[in-house]
Parts: sequence; C-alpha cells; structure tokens
Amino acid sequence: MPLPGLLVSCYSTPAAAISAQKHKPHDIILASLPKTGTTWLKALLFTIVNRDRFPIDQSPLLTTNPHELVLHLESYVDADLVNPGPGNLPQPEVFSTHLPLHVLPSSMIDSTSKIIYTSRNPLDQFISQREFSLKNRLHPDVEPVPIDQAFDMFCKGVHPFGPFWDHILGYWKASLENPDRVLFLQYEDMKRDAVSHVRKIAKFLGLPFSEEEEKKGLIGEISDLCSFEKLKNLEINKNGHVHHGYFANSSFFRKGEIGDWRNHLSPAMAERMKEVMDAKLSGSG
Ligand code: PAP
Repeated sequence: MPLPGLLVSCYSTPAAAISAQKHKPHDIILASLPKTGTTWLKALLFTIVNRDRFPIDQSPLLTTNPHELVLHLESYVDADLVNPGPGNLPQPEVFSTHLPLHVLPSSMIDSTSKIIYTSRNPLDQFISQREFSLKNRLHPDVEPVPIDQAFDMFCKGVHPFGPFWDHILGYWKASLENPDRVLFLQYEDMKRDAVSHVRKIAKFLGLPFSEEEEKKGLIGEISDLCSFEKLKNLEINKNGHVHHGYFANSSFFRKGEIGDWRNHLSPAMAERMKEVMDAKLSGSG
C-alpha cells in the first residue's frame, strides 16, 4: 500500500527498529516524528554540546548538513552496525531517532540518557512531509497519492512512525513522569522564542550557560547560527545530499513557517484534524 504523499523512507522499516534495538544507550537522544524540527534541533544540540570545541565562526555547521553531524539511529540498518558513530564523537554523544518511545531500546529507556522530543502541529507536519516526499521521490515511477487520500490515511494514523498521537503521547507522558530525563518541546514555541529554548535545552542537558557566556551573547549567537535563514542559505545546504544520497540537503529547509497548512488544506480538513486530536489527546494535558 502506498504511504501518504509517497512517504517511503530508507529507514522506516521493521528491520530498522530491530537494528536500533541492538544499539548501546547514548548520552543524548533527539526523538521526533519526521518534519517536526529534527534538523533544527540537530543543529542546536550539536552546537550547544560542542560549544567549547568550536567557536561559532568555525562551526562545522557552516560546512556540514546537520544530519551528518548528529546521526540517525535507524539509518544504520543497511550497514548493520551495532554501535554507530564515527568513534571520535565528543562526549556526550548525540543521536536522533524517529522511533516511538515504546520501540526505543530498553537499554536507552532504562539508562541515564537524556531524551529531547520535538513536536509540531500535525497539519504543518503533514504538509511538510508531503512536500518533502514530492521533492525526494524515491520511486519516480509511482504516482503520488492524491492529497485527500493521503490526509485521510494520516488522520487514521497510517504514516511512517505513526500514529502520530501515540508517538506524541508516549514522549509527553514520559516527560511528565521523568522531567529530568525527557524534555518535550514544540516547534511553534521554539519559533516564537528560540533564545530561551537554547538556554532551556542547555540547562536540561546539565550544560547550563555560564554568566560569562550569557554576557558575551553566546546564546543569541547559537540561536542565529541555527536559524532557518542562516542554515538554508549556506552553500552546503543549497547543494548536496544526505542519507545515502536519497535526500537533497535543500529539501530540509523549505519554508520553516507556522501555519503553511492553510495554503494546502481546506477548513473542513482542519476541522477533521481537530476532531482527531480532541479524541486522541484530550485529557493528556
Ligand atoms: P526530518 O525529520 O526529515 O529531519 P525536520 O527537520 O524535522 O525533517 O523537518 C523539516 C521542517 O523543519 C521543514 O519545515 P517546512 O517543510 O514546513 O518548511 C523545514 O523548513 C523546517 N526547518 C528546518 N530547519 C529549520 C530551522 N533551523 N528553523 C526552523 N525550521 C526549520
């Protein structure tokens, strides 16, 4: 069965999940559904964690796509590597995953790894994912699913790493039960105030900014370096590909806006999503 918007990813397979189960616990895990702010958080986490190694004007982000700096656990299924990572990664190591919480390796859940989760309005996520898939057609001979049908499937939870409500709720509940271990973020909040989120993330990771760093404006510099406009316009992100050459770097930087769904979906579709969210998320806080 085709997935919404031709969403066939190179790592959304049961084998990938099983492969990820074999991995060792890592220090920092960035968890997300696709298209909820993963690239942005990868840039931020890499820069926050490595701020003593790289001055902002010499950041590897200026010449490397964020997906090459923070690796994706499930991507290693092809190479069948049990413990991924270039080996010379600084501590703490940062990895990302799109797996739902209940599929994460138990060693990771039980360990002292910190988990940062990013969520996004599902309507914007759906459009972002669809546009990405149309840009990166892994099977150009297969006709894209019409948007109405894709949306219907999405609302029924048929999409990679879905249903989205289970994905969100799993990490949300974990963040309530273990606020020191799981930080739940929202893309929209970060867009409104990136600077305070940089501070919050660093504190959560146990790497708070010193008074001196605050004074010299490092938080603002990190926020600017990782901003949509800055990253999108870097030469490396205008050209090149990641994930075994499947995905154009530029396609990870489309619009970076809140509410783009309004340009693609009808009010009736939005109403349907509201009903789904009311039904699935009500009472969760
Ligand atoms: P991924 O899960 O495949 O890595 P992810 O990075 O989560 O994708 O999502 C991409 C979205 O984040 C895009 O949204 P859009 O399609 O609505 O435009 C992309 O533009 C947006 N994005 C990427 N980098 C940033 C950033 N630095 N700040 C804000 N939004 C960003």
